[in-house]
Amino acid sequence: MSVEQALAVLDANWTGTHTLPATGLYPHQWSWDSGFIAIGLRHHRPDRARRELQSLLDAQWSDGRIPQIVYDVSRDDDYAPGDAFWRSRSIAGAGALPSSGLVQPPNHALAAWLVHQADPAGSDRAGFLAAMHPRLIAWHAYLRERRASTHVPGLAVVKHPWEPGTDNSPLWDGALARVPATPSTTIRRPDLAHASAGERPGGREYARFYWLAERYRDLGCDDTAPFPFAFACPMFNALLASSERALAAIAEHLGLEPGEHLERARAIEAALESLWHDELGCYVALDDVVGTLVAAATVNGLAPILLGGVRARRLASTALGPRFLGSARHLPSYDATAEDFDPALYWRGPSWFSMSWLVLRGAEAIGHSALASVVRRTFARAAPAFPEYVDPFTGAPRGTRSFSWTAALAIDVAVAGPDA
Ligand code: 2M8
Repeated sequence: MSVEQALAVLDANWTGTHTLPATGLYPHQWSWDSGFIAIGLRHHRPDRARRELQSLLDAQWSDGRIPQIVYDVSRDDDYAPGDAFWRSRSIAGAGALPSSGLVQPPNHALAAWLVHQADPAGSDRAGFLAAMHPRLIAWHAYLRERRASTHVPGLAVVKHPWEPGTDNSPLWDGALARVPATPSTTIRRPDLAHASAGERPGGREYARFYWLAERYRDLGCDDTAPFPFAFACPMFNALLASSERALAAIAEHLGLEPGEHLERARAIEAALESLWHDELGCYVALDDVVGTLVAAATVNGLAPILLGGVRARRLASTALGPRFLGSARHLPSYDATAEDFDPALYWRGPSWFSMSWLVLRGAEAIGHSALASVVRRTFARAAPAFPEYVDPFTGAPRGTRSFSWTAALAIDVAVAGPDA
């Protein structure tokens, strides 16, 4: 993997204020993409890493939410749903920039702390952490207060399959079956010009995605109203816990009290235990509308290894076992032994660099060199295409190419030591 090639991808996708996930398929700013991108940018472009996160937080809503997408209205025809769908300017409390009303996984405080650590002097000179801190506090408060799980206190819920970022994961299948496939919006699929239909969610899923998004938009994105889709996702909550730990480090750096953040991180970690599935050897998702667990092994359920907690060694064995790396060369997003596993279809089988990065970080945190070395091999194969995802068996590129978080995280793995 050549760092120069990866930097060239990030330079080409840079707009002047943020980095596009990919210039064709994803022509706007995406929330957790910016987090991962900043983590890679910090090593060679620390100014830009800070700018990446600041520009995202400029779109924060008054209730603290950081939106899933910040739209470039000049490219509204190139991706759907766009600004014309959300019309966020007409929603009370929406941020100053046109955006989606949904959210994405909270990797931002973790990213901010890692960005700071790569260039502490530059960060302090720019007042980076001092500016980020209150906004990150408000973001976590939004998730804690407005997105609290009904069934497991301490966990936050997602209200749309776009929110955990793993859109068509089998975790949501059962709940989506309860959602009407009758949106009133005419669905456009500009994404299919950039990735083949067999590698993107299908029409039936899109109809339900739209129906749910319309419902949320028409409620004014108000979280006090009952909503027909709500999940506690183990990956989303593991990132929240990890980001609470990062907020503790940020608070300490700013001379503030870190204790409440550490306490919150511990509370989320303890609450995650309700999602543990011993037979599968991983965490699963909780359908918070009906109060039941979805017994499917996905990379979302391995992600809490990131926290290096009591289950981390068991998660490492599962990751190396038959459902994942025991049968595939690159970490699959879904149980490779499942009947409906598909090595090409988006979040239903392919291997994603973001998830491999989370698992690698966990493997390194617990000193599991066997798992770490297998996952590191995936990053060595990222160049020169820097694909969005790969076939977990062959490593063949899938989805769009020159994908920013692939390039950014490949840099991070190439440059950063285990504790960076
Ligand atoms: C994918 O999600 C978008 C909707 O947000 C899409 O399917 O069009 C997911 O992979 C998500 O995790 C990612 O943030 C986004 C942009 O890369 O693309």
